[in-house]
Amino acid sequence: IRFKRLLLTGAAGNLGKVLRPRLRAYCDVLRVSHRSDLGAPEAGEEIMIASLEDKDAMLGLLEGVDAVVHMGGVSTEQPWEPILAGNIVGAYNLYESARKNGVKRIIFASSNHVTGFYRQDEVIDTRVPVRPDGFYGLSKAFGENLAQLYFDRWGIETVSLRIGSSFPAPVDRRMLATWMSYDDLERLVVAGLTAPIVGHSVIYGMSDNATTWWDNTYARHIGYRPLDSSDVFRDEVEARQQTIDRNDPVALYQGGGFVTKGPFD
Ligand code: 15L
Repeated sequence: IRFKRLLLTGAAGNLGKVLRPRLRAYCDVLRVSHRSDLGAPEAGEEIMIASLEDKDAMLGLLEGVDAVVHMGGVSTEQPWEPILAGNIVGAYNLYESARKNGVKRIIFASSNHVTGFYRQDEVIDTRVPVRPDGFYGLSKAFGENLAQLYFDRWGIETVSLRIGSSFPAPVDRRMLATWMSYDDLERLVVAGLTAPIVGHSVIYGMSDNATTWWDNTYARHIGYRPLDSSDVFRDEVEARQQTIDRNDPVALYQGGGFVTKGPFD
């Protein structure tokens, strides 16, 4: 499948930067957006600066696009106000703009922090109750619920990606379980965009790691096959982090360091 026009939000963010050059292969025009400067457009791109909390700008941003890869918003635990603006108001503006413009498919960058308060000795699937590990995780749970509502009411399909840790390499023991390579990230996004019927589907974004806390059984229809694994980094990571403190919540819970972030005032 090749799209006429794909929209990538958060194009200057951590994963937006990774996806920007990769998504160009799947569409005639890649519309890239961020709230601030994005530099000059590359071949096959058009640039639109839009803030997620700006309703009018968002309406224009989604005009004429076939599908959206929504990487925009706050991506870490932060004070409530930026989370409210970027992830709650921003997600609402995105879905309202999709509805008004007739956009039918969204890939939503959710997060493993939606379920960050499950323990590292539990394996969970995508149907267990959410257990956010902070306001960031809570805002992503809101985004997933919003996606469900917009499918049930208006037939807008979403794949919510509960992304683990997508970095060049795993940097600690937790990431041996949560890591997803950039190539697997691309495979996951493309699978979400091209699967024929998704309704609202939830899938954990991870590579084919030996250690895992997440079971994607109920997302098999998406057809995502990870080809990388954190295992090639295991010796190096374990040598670097030789012990874990079993009483430290950071080692106990799936959300790792996020479970102790904040409060901020
Ligand atoms: C996230 O949701 C963050 O966006 C990312 O920066 C990582 O910290 C990741 O989770 C993680 O859990 O490692």
